[in-house]
Amino acid sequence: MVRIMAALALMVLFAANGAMAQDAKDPLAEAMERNPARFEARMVDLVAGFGGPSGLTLQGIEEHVALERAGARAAAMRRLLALDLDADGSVTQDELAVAQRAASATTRGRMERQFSGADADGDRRLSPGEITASGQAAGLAALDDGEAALLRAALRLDGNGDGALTADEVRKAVARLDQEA
Ligand SMILES: [Ca+2]
Ligand SMILES: [Ca+2]
Repeated sequence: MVRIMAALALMVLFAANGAMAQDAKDPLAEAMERNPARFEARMVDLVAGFGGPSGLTLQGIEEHVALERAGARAAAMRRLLALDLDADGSVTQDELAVAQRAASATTRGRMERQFSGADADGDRRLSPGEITASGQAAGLAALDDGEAALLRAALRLDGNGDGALTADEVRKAVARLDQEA
């Protein structure tokens, strides 16, 4: 009886482990299975855009991540710095008001939202540090750490193991997925 109970307990334990392994699914496999066509298109574009002669390397992926983030960061900071009328690096409530008077009603609302979103300490003045931090946040929002990790993980699809991912290897990996399903 004791032995049967122990075996049962062990079975329950294994079942629980199995369920946990299912929950903690590999993000790469998940992204591929969720939308294989979109995954393939995105990776093939990335290989074409950032790959070298032998394909997309980790360096190419890092460059893509950095460029995406820099673009979003610069755009967010530019919007705020366009309000810095006296060019002292900070944006005051008065400067915001002048810019808002010249703007359309819709833009006025958006300016207020961007200003208060960046004003971390709520003193109604954007310091250079707050403007930079707001840019950083916009960069991370454009391509977050999870997505960056996913792109790096895609290097596992490098079939011939030469450290560079080709469009062909991406297509083959996605096709394998179809066969397994
Ligand atoms: Ca200023
Ligand atoms: Ca502030």
